[in-house]
Amino acid sequence: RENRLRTLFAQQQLALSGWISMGNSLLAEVVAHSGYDAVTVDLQHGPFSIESALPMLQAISSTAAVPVVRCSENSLGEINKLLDAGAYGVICPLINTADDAERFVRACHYSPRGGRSYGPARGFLYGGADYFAHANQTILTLAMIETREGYANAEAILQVPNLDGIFIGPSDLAIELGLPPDAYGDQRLNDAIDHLLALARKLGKYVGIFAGTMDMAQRMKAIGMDLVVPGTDIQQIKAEGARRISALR
Ligand code: 3PY
Ligand code: MG
Repeated sequence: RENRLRTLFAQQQLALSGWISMGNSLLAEVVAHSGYDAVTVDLQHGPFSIESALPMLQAISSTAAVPVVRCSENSLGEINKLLDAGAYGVICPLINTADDAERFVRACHYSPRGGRSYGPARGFLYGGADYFAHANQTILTLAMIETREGYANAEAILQVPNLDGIFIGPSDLAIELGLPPDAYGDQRLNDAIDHLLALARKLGKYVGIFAGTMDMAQRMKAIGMDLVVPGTDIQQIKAEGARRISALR
């Protein structure tokens, strides 16, 4: 089956992804039913492993939302298992160099593009009987830029063949700029984000970003990001709970 994120990106329409960091399949199902274009299962900061990611991917794929994962690290073994489990997009944290990005892209693609090993147990169930024929063109690869090194090497990273784009991690990037992780409005962070967006546009690649506040999410939409994540499951539950409590106090 097609990857709807690619369709939205090609049409220059904003795509929104939910973000699951609590390892629960019902939660993933609920979030996937709320109207997002994609739902991302976060194995980097979510306190769970691949066995828990599988039922979350199953739950997401009961809806039209594209199942995406953030892998815990740039690991062929983990990325292959997640793709075999039916992930249609991979966001890889802490990409610092073009070499890192090449290794990531190779883990996501079958030969001759890459070195993904064959065994798409659930890939077939989600993608269809023609999964193998289309997997390389369908699976979306986004390299996270969130360190000073990655930022400095962003142009080379963006030029890695078959990498679809970048995903900006504003909290880690803020820390690397000497700012607090929630310094979302800071000019230096905004300048860095603008620079990355301009580079990606110049090189014809996609850009996504995490946005922990609605103000940040609105700004990221306004500057033309392809993909915005408007907060994690935990952030949304806390914020909405606080909003309801203060309205009733
Ligand atoms: C960051 O902001 O560093 C992230 O990784 C967001 O997901
Ligand atoms: Mg990060």
